[in-house]
Amino acid sequence: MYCDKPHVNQLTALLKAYPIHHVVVCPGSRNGILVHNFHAAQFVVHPVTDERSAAFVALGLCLSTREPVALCVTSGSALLNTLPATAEAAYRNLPLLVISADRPQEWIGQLDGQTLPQCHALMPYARSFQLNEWKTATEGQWNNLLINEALLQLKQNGGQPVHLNVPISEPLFNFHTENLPQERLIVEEYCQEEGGFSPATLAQIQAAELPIVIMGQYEKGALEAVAALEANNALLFLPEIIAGQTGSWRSNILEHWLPEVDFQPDLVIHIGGNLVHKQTKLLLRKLPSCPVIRIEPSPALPDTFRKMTKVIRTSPENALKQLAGITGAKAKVVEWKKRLDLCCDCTLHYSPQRYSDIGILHALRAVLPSDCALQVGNSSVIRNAAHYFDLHNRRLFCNRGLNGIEGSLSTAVGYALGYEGMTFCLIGDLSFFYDQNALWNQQLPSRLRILLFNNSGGQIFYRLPGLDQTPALSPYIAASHHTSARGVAESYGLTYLAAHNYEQLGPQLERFLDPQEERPVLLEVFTQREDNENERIRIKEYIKAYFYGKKMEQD
Ligand SMILES: Cc1ncc(C[n+]2csc(CCOP(=O)(O)OP(=O)(O)O)c2C)c(N)n1
Repeated sequence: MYCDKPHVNQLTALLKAYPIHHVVVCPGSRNGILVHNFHAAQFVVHPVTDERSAAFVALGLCLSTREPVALCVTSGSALLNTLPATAEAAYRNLPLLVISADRPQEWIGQLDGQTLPQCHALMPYARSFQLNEWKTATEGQWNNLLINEALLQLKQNGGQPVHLNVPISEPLFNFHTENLPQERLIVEEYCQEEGGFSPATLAQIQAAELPIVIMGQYEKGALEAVAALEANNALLFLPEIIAGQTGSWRSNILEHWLPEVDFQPDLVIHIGGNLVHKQTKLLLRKLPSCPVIRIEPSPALPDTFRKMTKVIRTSPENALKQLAGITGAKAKVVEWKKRLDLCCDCTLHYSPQRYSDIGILHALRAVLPSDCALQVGNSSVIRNAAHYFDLHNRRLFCNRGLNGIEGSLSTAVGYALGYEGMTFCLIGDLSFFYDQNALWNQQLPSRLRILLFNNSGGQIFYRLPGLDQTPALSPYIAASHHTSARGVAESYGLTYLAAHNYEQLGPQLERFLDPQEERPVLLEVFTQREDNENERIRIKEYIKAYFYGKKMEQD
């Protein structure tokens, strides 16, 4: 029988699966249930009373067995005594895993015995992971990820010590659990630049019926590899608008269609940084069994879909190259590609009904030069842009790393300073006014164009179900205002243009796009919140209807 603490059983199961074989244990009550579990799970257990010595014994075991060894100590000063051996392990690149039991945080500093801040106590020699005594499944998944990350760290940098701090609250000693849980173990694969995936990974991809490649933010194109990947039809490629590849219409179409459709990939290869779209993320989190292989060049472990079972340490370019080498068309890939690609240009046939942010992007898309750069602001603008700007020759950027609105205009200015072509900054009003100081720059290039969507506040907040229930929405949450950028533009020496309707927009766009303008140009388009919201819902309906072959009546 195992103990009744789910997080302790989870840790035991993962140590077993990793696998750790040897555990050096020190006496104590708080760590007693950990020791009980290690004994019950038939680890090779070595008792040593003095923690300082025990840690060196574990270090010696690392040397003789050439594998990671765990050391389990109780709370308080017991942990501090492991520091000399941990430091030695750090300088010797030895994978020593120090597991400390901890008392509840609220007793720190309350004159309670053996209670001190334990997390990070072994820094800088060992990275610390603070586990949690989870109650919900989501917290349990997070704990699983933390343990996996700690275990993977043991082998990084040629081997290193790691500290796992395990809070254990009372009651401590109940042992009624028959089996250890089935826990997700994340395995790590190293793949040199230009190197290939392991045979196991290739076999896993080959065996899947609908393997998909989800690609988030990435700034470098990989056109050749992507072309081969597309031609092979062995994987369904779903890049996002900020992935720097062509084909982002697919993820945009899926985003609007997914809640209704039976899309069941059975393997995800996850490349790149942040995503804009939400539905795919939510769907993949919900799918009961769809393993995720994460391509990750850094030591990080982003488990975006909560299903990662493997991390491959290689660059996105190399991963795409390897994926491009996988041949053998799959029926489900071909079928889904066909369905999605039939709609690739559907938004271009869409006729916006109202003068709105989406309608203006529709108009801009038709006249924008293909060889310019786009710096797109966060919030509604990047989502609306996803309908219209698949890459072609353009470069598209967005500060999506943190999704902040504070620096989009400054980033566009910086980009324009270093780019010989035209830079178009598409930005919402709150993002613009927040960052207007970006225009206070003596070198502001005349190649810079700013399209400011002034919808009098944070439009995005009107999309959030339930938020319309509060009277605080308009004045405080969406920060409604009636400010215009005219004064700002003029005081910083920009050419200022404005459009309140389509009649005004046409000629203003013409001037806006003129590369001969001697000053940077700001075009402020004033739209109404209700029109924007109606158009957003309408284009969504249109995309869905297009899929089902029922072209929507457009007028
Ligand atoms: C620095 C920072 N502060 C606050 C937020 C929260 N936030 C997200 S979207 C948004 C509103 C953006 O409004 P706007 O730029 O006008 O775009 P719209 O949705 O109206 O097109 C805010 C305040 C954020 N992302 N970043």
